[in-house]
Amino acid sequence: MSATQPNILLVYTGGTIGMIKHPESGALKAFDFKNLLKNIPELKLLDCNIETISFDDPIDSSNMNPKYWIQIAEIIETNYDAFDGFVILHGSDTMSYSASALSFMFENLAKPIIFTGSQLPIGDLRTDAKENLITSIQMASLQKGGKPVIKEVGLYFEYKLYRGNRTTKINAEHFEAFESLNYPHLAESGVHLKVEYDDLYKPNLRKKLIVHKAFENDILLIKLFPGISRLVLEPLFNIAHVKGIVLETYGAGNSTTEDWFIEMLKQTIKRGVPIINVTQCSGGSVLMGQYETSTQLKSIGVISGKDMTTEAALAKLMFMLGEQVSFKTFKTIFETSLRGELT
Ligand code: ASN
Repeated sequence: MSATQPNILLVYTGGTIGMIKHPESGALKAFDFKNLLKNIPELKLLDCNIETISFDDPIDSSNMNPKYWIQIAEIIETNYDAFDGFVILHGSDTMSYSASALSFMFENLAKPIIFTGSQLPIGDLRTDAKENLITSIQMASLQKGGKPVIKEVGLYFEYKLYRGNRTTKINAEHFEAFESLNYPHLAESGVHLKVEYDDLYKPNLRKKLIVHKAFENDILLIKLFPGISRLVLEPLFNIAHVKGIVLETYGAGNSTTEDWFIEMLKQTIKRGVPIINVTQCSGGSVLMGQYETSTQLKSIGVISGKDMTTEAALAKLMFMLGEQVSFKTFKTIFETSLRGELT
């Protein structure tokens, strides 16, 4: 390793980027890391030292779960002092969930953790993998005065670096697969890398890194739709194991005002189960009380997800329940920005 160049750890978890086609069915399946590296000789030309670690069995990110989040976090934690930045190769399908989860896991993060992947495998002629991977490494290598420029969990895809917990996968076909509608992008790759310094997360650098590893996954995500059935919903809300619920409501956080629905939420909250209100819209914020169709939600103690994405709200709920935050303080903490996930 050269002493002056930044040291970057590349972690391969799976995803399309390293997949190959099954010869008979044609379905894409995760393949090994060596194959991936073989396809990018350009990595040797970068101004940084790269080391790599791969999951033993790389996965399609549709199989992602908190156990893998902890595996990724532990790889970073073990190597935190030896490296200046981390690039996580991950399938795009659940990348926003993982980037959100990792952002909550790493308190006082002072180095970049950049998630990236691709829509086409690295071996494909028209692949988007090379640019995504190479620029992610460059973003993770950016330094000022010998210190990393990016000190948060980012997601790099198709020429843009976003704050990870602000992103959503919006397209299964276009190379531009992600969007961050409620927060500006952090950097853009053109002829030069253009960093939006004012928008970067500024952690308190005097505080020590804490890695949180407990998640509660006995939670529910429920998307409202016109005609949603009482018969179906009530048993779900009454499952004894359910520890928290994310409700995807309409517009600025509105829902049906039918008595049974409000009563069901009220009783659930009374049992000590937090209910989070996030909007089904891709952009904008929940503002309970703006319409009559959300005033009751506010008065019974539904928690506002504000302008958080569903992915970030889910990860935050799993994280805060895992941390055993008391019901009394749950609402206040949930409605406060912990890692720049809400405005
Ligand atoms: N199914 C793939 C995954 O999420 C999709 C991709 O990476 N583009 O692992």
